[in-house]
Amino acid sequence: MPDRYDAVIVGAGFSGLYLIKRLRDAGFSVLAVEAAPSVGGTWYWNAYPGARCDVESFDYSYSFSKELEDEWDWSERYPGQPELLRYLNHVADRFDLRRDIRFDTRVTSATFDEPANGWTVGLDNGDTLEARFFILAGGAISMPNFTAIEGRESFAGQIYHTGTWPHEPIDFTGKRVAVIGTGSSGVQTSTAIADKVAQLTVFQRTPNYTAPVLNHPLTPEALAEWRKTSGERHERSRHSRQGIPYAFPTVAALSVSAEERQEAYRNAWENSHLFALRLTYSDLMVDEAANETVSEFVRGRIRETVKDPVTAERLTPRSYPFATKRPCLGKGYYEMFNRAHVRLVDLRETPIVRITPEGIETTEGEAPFDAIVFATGFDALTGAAARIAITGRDGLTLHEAWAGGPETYLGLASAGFPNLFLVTGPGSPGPLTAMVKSIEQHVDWITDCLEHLRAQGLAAIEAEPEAQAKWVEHVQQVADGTLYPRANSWYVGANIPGKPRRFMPYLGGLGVYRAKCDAIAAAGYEGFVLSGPAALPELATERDQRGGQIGG
Ligand code: N01
Repeated sequence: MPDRYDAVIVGAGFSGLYLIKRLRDAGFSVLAVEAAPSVGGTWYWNAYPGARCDVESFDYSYSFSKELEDEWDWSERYPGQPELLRYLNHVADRFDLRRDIRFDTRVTSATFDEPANGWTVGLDNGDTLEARFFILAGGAISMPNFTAIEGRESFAGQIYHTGTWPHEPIDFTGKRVAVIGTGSSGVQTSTAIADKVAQLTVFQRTPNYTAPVLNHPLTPEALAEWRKTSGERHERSRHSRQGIPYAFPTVAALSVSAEERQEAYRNAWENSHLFALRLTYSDLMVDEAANETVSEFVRGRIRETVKDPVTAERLTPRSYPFATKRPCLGKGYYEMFNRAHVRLVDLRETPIVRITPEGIETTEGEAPFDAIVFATGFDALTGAAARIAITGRDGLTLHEAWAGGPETYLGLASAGFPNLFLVTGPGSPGPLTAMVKSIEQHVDWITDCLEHLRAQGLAAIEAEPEAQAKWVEHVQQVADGTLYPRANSWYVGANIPGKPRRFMPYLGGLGVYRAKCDAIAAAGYEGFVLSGPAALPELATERDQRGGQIGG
């Protein structure tokens, strides 16, 4: 007999843990299936050197429990990966969440069983689970893009991907190390290992805009002040665009003098947080000329910092507007290229031909390495779902349904897949916000929805195709009103060969999105079909027979 639950959750990271907590508190039986041996999700897998969140600790922590907040002392402005992992382990212990998690196990398939109004979930150990609800909480940026470069298997040294970093210590001291990729992971890894290695070679395909990260320890006074004001700070973040407590600007960049702009950009650069430059003026992400002013400001900082003009030019992003690919925060990133043992290879001039047993061959020749780090990113937003063989109503697979790009209603559900929910899915604002605020919104909404179904004696909820089509169109329209779709970013899937190009995150902002989701729920889940009262008593009967094992 398969195990039966009200909800099976994929993943035990920030999303999965909060789902267990909320659903269990609401009286549902849940099981989270986690591929890793422990909790943490992103913060378990991305244990690469220098991994650190570029959203401030205060805004990158759960807000659902004041007790949790009061007992956890963040040590730094930007939390490092080890501290985030400790925090998530603490959350799992504090709320006794581990007993509802199956570790070291992957979900391989999920099939909707129409008469039963539930899901049969297949695991990689051959077990099956049954669940009324199937919730994809495996992360928006979690499926590593281990980019196919000929000869990778032949390399005799060590190979790593930042997104599946080993948990035992890796010592790069005195080694010749190649880092492929200059996104957030590449910038953090390179800067963290530069002091130790004998030789660091950074392989760059597209230069990024990287602002300095100004991290510092959090004093007891700062923590006390935060705890006093956190309620209001969280509330502001929940209704903001990006899930952070900073106001969206009202002044346009082109309405002020060049001197005033420079001053604003310099302040933002020096007080940096991830969104600081973007929040200087209202028009930066919608007006190309306005964006050019901030893009040029960053280019000026690169020219000022990097001594060799050829290297400076190679590091200078010109092919896309600032922040249309996610910008990076880095500690001494541009300064690093002034060091004699650090070299930049511009793959636009000298592409990689193959990986050899000794190293990497580009069109300018072969260079030997002891280790190669792939910081080549992720199959974002759809990758985690795509690795599971999901079959919905009438045999429709998610692969088929999303062949032209992901189709969701609110980023939370997809037509043809009843009782399936996504957390921070494509079509939600998640990836362009401070994730934890988005996750809490999604999980709260899903929990409320399940409680509503139970209260009404309903067994199934499914997005209506028309409502979904309108949402997909709305997401596109909002994106098309901005500069974001211009870049070949993971937001549009351009980093994965063959992935349909579609701008996936919802750019309307978290506050607007929250209001829409709430209004839809208040209107009786407008745009969803709610059905199937017949199936619930069956589950209840079975639960009674099994001595209340199935929550409800
Ligand atoms: O991945 P990325 P990431 N040959 O996709 C290059 C979050 N995050 O892991 O730009 C050569 O940004 C690729 O080049 P190009 C954050 O949301 C947050 O760094 O596609 N190069 C690019 O330079 C972030 O945005 C934090 O031309 C290849 C790099 O690899 C997201 O995760 C830290 C290549 C990939 O950059 C992903 O970041 C880390 C190839 N075949 C991550 N394929 C913080 O909070 C790809 N590249 C700080």
